[in-house]
Amino acid sequence: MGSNIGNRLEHLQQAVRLLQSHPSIHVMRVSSVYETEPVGLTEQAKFLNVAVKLETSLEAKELLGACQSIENKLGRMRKIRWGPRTADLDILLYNTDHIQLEDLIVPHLRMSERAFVLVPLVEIEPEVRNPITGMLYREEPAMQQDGVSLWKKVESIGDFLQQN
Ligand code: X6L
Ligand code: MG
Ligand code: MG
Repeated sequence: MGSNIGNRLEHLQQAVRLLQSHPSIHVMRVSSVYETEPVGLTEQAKFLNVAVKLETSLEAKELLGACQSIENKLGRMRKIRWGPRTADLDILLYNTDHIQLEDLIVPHLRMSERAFVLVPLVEIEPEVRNPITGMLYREEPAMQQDGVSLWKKVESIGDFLQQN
């Protein structure tokens, strides 16, 4: 997930609360919060990014729908391609599935080239591999890129939501 508009942490917290409140979604882990330099469209505010691990009985396409509904609840506008957003919820991986639908590609395209994806992902799932190549994400060269700094260490979901 990512946010770079307004109260970025609140947007990410609200997104996790909305995921949790879905009857078919169980949030298992939330990574620490990282502040990251914008990639793609670089002339915009820095992001906060986190990775979330969840269990769900939803199919990937249904999960995508749930993510989009949360983005909409959080006021996501789609004006500029790769532009600023209150909340972006992307499906990086779904078990070890390869999914190629018109509107959903899993593993997420080029995720292995983006430190803002890899660093939080590997924090919560150190042994996870690219289901296509078999490569450990923690061994991807992009893990070494700069532009990702720890912004808030997160020890638990309650900690992330400030419910302790
Ligand atoms: C050339 C052309 C090189 C395009 C890179 C990379 C495009 C990433 C889009 C690219 C290219 C993206 C976030 C972000 C975005 C985020 C940070 C995207 C979509 N989302 N930067 N940029 N965090 N740090 O969540 O990922 S726009
Ligand atoms: Mg994204
Ligand atoms: Mg997205």
